[in-house]
Amino acid sequence: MKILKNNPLSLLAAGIFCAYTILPGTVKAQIQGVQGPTFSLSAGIGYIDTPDGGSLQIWGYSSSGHNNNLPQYPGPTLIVNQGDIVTVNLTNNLAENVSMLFPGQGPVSSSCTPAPACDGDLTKEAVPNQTNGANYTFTAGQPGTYMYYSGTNMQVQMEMGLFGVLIVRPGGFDSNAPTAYDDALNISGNGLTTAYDHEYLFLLSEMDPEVHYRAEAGTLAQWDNSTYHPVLWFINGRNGPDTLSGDFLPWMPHQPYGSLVRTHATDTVLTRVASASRNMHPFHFHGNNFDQLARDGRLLQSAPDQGPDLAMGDYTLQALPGATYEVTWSWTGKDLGWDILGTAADGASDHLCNGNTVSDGTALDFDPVTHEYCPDHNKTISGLRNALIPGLGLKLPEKQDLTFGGFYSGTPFLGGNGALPPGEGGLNPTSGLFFMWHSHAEKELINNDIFPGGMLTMMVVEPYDVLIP
Ligand SMILES: [Cu+2]
Repeated sequence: MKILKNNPLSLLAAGIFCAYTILPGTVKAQIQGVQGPTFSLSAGIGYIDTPDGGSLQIWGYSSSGHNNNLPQYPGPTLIVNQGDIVTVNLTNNLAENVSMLFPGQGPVSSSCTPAPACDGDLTKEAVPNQTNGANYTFTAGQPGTYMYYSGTNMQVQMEMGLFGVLIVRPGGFDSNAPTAYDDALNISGNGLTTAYDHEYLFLLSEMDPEVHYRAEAGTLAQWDNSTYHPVLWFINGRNGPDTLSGDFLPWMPHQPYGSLVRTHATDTVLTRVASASRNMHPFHFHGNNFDQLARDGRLLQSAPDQGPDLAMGDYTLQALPGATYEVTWSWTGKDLGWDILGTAADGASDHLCNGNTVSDGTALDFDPVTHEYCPDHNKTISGLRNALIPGLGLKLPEKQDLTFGGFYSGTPFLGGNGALPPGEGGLNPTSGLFFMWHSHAEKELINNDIFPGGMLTMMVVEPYDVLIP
């Protein structure tokens, strides 16, 4: 079992095999998680922090050797390969029976001890204080994003935090050229692909603090489920702005996963979205529309003559309870009408947009090094300032109107040189372009009535020479 990020073996392997080809911008973000196919999980008590100053008891799964063995909200992200025979051994440190369901996988064979106390209604259960009280085995089916959660007293146990995500990677998965699905099997040769550069997970959930107060006070038996009233909304177990902080931080020991998303212009971002909520969340991916490739671990995209192509682009993802989605998103700066990458100031002579063509003789769309959109080359905001954009009749804003503070460098983006507004003393060449990604249900952008917070995070389009992660 290993933590994927910063794994010394994979870093070594990357160094051996890719020493000649890795450019700074080609490092790929991968989801944090535990690599299978065998998992040793426990269910136990933890406490989460909320940005409104609160602390709430949770019941979470923990994984041996991951996140300091602590119960976490949400549970550990389990990562397996298609065809793996997956085994999960569950220990119970809680005061009531717990279990696990794996929707989308099957058949799942399970065993438990001691019977009949461990014979649950939906699946085998681990009784309190029973090491390896329940065991589950299944063959990982089709690639995709799935959830797992408790199948015991679910209206309480899922609210308390006994859920997580299972990711099934396609056969032949190559972390240096990753795809979400098996493109060679499904859509090869038709111009369609599920390839991506950076991968992120958004597991959405919500909380009614009363349930958690009652769990701590031992009065859950008196809770009326019909009074459920959530006031906290989470991405990967954190409320905004804690979503923007890094992974595995000591001040949030039971909430190890952040959700700050980072990319470069022209890179492809795969976001896996799953909802452990009771409510639908209309989720916005600002900056561009996304392409929804798959739903519930089933590819929607289809090549001609291989069934209807149900993939679609949209701006709002309707994230339904219990559903999972894979969407890709990219940002290029194309068609803005000016060079937002600010590369023109570096001198045109070494610029690959100049005079280079692709194989069919047409001009380059994007500079392969700077990722600038070539038709906008040399259209600096400085040059266009105070001018009317032909045909649009728009007047570009003054530099001083575009931003505050010292990060401004002559374009509002990515580090070109230019005159600073009055009073500014320096350049920050590593500034990025920020887009908010958030639930558009405005009541979900709060932490217990305090705005802003809740189900929000940021997408950062970084300069191309900034490493991700
Ligand atoms: Cu929005």
